[in-house]
Amino acid sequence: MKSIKTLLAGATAALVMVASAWASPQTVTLNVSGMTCPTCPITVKKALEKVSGVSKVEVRYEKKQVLVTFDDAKTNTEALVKATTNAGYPSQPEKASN
Ligand SMILES: [Cu+2]
Repeated sequence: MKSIKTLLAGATAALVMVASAWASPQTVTLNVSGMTCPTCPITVKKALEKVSGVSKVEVRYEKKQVLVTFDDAKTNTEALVKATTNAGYPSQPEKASN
């Protein structure tokens, strides 16, 4: 019985570690080709900042890209793409380099 208890404690610890790994902040680069004038990024930025879990939005207008830092336990890339799309700026996540 003691070994089962030890096993359970180990499994719980592993789960906690996995859960905290899931909640780590992620940064995704979105390609927003529709940003054609300097005021576009403002709209895109506002739309992304409204998404719960987003902590940072950095617009690179000259590259037509937006870097979004978010808590992946609260939101995901799909939701971010949806947010910009709903604001009138469809976006595509850049392929992760890692
Ligand atoms: Cu514009």
